[in-house]
Amino acid sequence: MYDRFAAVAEAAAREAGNLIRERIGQAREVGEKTSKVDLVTEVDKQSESVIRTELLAAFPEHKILGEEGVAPGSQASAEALSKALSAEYLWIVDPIDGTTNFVHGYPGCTVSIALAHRGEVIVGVIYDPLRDEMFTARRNAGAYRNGQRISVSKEYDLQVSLLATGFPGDRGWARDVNMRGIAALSPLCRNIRAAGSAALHLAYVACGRLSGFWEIDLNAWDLAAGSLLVQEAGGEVTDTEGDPYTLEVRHIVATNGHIHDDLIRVLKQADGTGF
Ligand code: 2AM
Ligand code: CA
Repeated sequence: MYDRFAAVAEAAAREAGNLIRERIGQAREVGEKTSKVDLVTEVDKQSESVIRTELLAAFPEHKILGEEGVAPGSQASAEALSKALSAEYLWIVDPIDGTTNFVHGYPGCTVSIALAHRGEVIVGVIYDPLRDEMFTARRNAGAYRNGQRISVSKEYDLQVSLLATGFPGDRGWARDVNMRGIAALSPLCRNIRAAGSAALHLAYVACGRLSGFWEIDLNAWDLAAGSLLVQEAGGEVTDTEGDPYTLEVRHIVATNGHIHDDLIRVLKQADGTGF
């Protein structure tokens, strides 16, 4: 059954990805959500609608939590998630992760689709339409990129690690927390990237292009698929204090496992966990 879930998710992600590829850099912004930096375009909405249609055609009894079906802001997201968590099968959909990149024509936009069974993610798909890379994980069955098995990187030390983070949409407390983390980690690692898509960063941790990733104040749809990819690729995913990943986690650390404790220790020392 997991195979069928994954196949339907991949097909939906590909269809949504075609829209992204056709419209990147050209879509009309249809609004700002909470501020000038919280963007939504007509393509976010079209992409979500395509994905909903595909998923419900295959699994009419399943529930869907999609970013564009939820009111803007951290609190509304957390409330929508807690309401949805009672569903037996819940699809968690980000129709474009990296909308800011999408609006500016900067490569780094993905489609992220996860399926949770009683609150546990069992399938995760992240599709990068610009590089035509399909990342797929099924619980206890490994992680794949375009059909090839992937695994996390082998760095044991922060010193030789390539990390990634993201700049939170929230310009207040979350941005300050993030800046403290960057200031503390950047002298200790090889370098830090911020490509603008949390899902892409998680997929890159899973396939070993990044050693680790952390970010403050993300939503369930940014993280659900990628968290399973990293776990199934042999990595570790927790919140920024080291507690196990659940769908409710908003402050994330995902690594190859070897550098996990060091990364969290530095964030804690720098008051960069968000807690
Ligand atoms: P999104 O494109 O789906 O909004 C980048 O740091 C990550 O944070 C992305 O995964 C992005 O997802 C998410 N994010 C949420 N709100 C944001 C905002 N207002 N501005 C930029 N990124 C935001
Ligand atoms: Ca989005």
